[in-house]
Amino acid sequence: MSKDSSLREHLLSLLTGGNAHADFDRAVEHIPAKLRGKIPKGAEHSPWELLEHLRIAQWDILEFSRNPDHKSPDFPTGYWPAAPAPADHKAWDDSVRAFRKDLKAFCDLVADDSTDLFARIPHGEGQTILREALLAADHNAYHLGQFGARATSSRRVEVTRSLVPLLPVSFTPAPLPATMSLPTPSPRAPFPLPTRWPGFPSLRS
Ligand code: NI
Repeated sequence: MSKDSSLREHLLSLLTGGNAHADFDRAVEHIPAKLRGKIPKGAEHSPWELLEHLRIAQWDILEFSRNPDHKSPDFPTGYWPAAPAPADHKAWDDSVRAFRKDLKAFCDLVADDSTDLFARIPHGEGQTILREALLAADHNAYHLGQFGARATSSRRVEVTRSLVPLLPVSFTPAPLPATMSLPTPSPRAPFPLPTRWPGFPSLRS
């Protein structure tokens, strides 16, 4: 395999493989509709805000990479939705679909042999498709980490709740030995947010 195709494979794997892909699917499938617009305690953003931020940022990087006439949204407000909650189910589904469509388009661009990964983007300021693909993968992974963790924990709560009625009536947890004690729960720390948003347009130079 040539170095060029090997690099393309690594990029595709970063964009779609492993945790990033799984986290996105888990996040959008397992966050109950009633929680989509709710900002969890200790967090900065609702699932809808994260979903829309992921979609808008990825779309912006993709369009910048392939469209000389693309105009980026205002930073930073244009990269976030106006409200914490989606207007309706359709808005959520449309955003999910658009994110997946743009990700597919990004992968097609990277996989295309005629795309020079190292050439400067003609309408840019030194950026390359390689750099933009890495930026998109990095930004997606960062926010999917927030999103996926939330989806996983809300799913765990649901599963636990659904199992409770199945426990035998006589079930009682064994008492802890006197020498043991449960750890004191610590308040969940807020997600560490960067002092500068890690993408646009500052990192483009
Ligand atoms: Ni971001």
